Amino acid sequence: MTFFENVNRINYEGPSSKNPLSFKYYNPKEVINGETMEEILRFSVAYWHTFTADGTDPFGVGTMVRPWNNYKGMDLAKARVEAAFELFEKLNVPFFCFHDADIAPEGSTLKETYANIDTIVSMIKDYMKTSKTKLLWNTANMFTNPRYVHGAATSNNADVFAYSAAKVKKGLEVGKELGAENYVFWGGREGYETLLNTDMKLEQDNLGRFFHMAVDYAKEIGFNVPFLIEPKPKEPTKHQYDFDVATGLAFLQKYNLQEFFKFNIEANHATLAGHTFEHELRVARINGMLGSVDANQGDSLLGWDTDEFPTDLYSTTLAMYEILKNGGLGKGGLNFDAKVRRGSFEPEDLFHAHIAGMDSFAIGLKVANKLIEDKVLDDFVTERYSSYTEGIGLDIVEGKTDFKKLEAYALGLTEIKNSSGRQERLKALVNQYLLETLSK
Ligand code: XUL
Ligand code: CO
Repeated sequence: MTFFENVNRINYEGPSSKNPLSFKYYNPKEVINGETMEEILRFSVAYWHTFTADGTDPFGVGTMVRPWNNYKGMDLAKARVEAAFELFEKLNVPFFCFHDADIAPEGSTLKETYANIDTIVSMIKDYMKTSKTKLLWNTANMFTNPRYVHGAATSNNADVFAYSAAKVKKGLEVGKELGAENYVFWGGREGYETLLNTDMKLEQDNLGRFFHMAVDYAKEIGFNVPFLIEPKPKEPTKHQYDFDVATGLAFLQKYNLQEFFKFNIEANHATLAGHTFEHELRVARINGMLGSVDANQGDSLLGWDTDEFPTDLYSTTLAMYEILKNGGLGKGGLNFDAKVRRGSFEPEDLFHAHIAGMDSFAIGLKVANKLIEDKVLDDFVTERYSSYTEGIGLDIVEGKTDFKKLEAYALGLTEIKNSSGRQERLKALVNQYLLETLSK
């Protein structure tokens, strides 16, 4: 069955194309620094936003017109798989991601839920035999069902902890079965609403125990992939324990989990935490912890997780700058954890949205690559810190000095001279590179 009959395979047609259903900048086979765009960008479709969600918001019911809407239950789940592989093929996208609950409905018992998952997983596996689209990561939804009202691994209720362990155990088995390249943990309800009823230490210790059990089980079944923590400061909890990369890193270090985990960084989560997207990428990168990216954007006028498709070229450029400086994403990818707006309810909008996101990151990649090639920022930064390459600065970084020696040096200073940080000049340079790339 065909679900998107009005859409053909999306091809690269170049910036002058007037065909809305074509890539203007994303040319999968174009080589940038020895690798193709497809290999560097590793785009992924998020199953939940594209096939499962229906546009429901707190004020109204779903608006999305989807050709699979007339199916119910397991038939609906199966229709979604068919639609998914049709979209993957037409978009020519190399990866997808899902939560267990996105692909199959929960049964009335855990056993029934497993059976539903097994049926859909074997269907997905069949499709994957002939499709080039692979699984970037899967994860367990431990936030929708009312049982997670007080959290999952951080719930006050040990039965919920056990149930969550069973879900993740199954998730790891599914990941292995489908050849997932990573496994994700987003702790949507792993946090608290009020300290008045919360034993924060026990909750965090339990989360540490939970992750260790996950690491052990993955080892036991030979599912040796990076585990990714996806930080988010809030929503749905008031305070989520994986607030941002720095907080997540401290947690991983405290519980001796650092070697098994990296971060899945989402742009809109970064801005909710009061950071820029590139800040979170930088913190992960300089600590060797950049695993994967949930590529989306928020709205600076709205204070919540709007999960928009990324179209801000300034942001995609600075994100790609960090990713290239990281030497790429390794096993990670750029997963569009993004949803079409409630008003963009036609099936075709799913294609327009992904094309916009893919083109925006392709532009970001080109601009960032040129900025790095021409050492535009590198040269400036090197010069800015040059005081640490000689004299007292070199002594500081080489550990050859102490407070007494520094005091003696400071007492001998007659004048301290700083130089300008040239922010505005640098921003203008980035603009110049952006416009140059776009005009080619
Ligand atoms: C929620 C979010 C999740 C994770 C996976 O804000 O980003 O969809 O990506 O659970
Ligand atoms: Co996400």
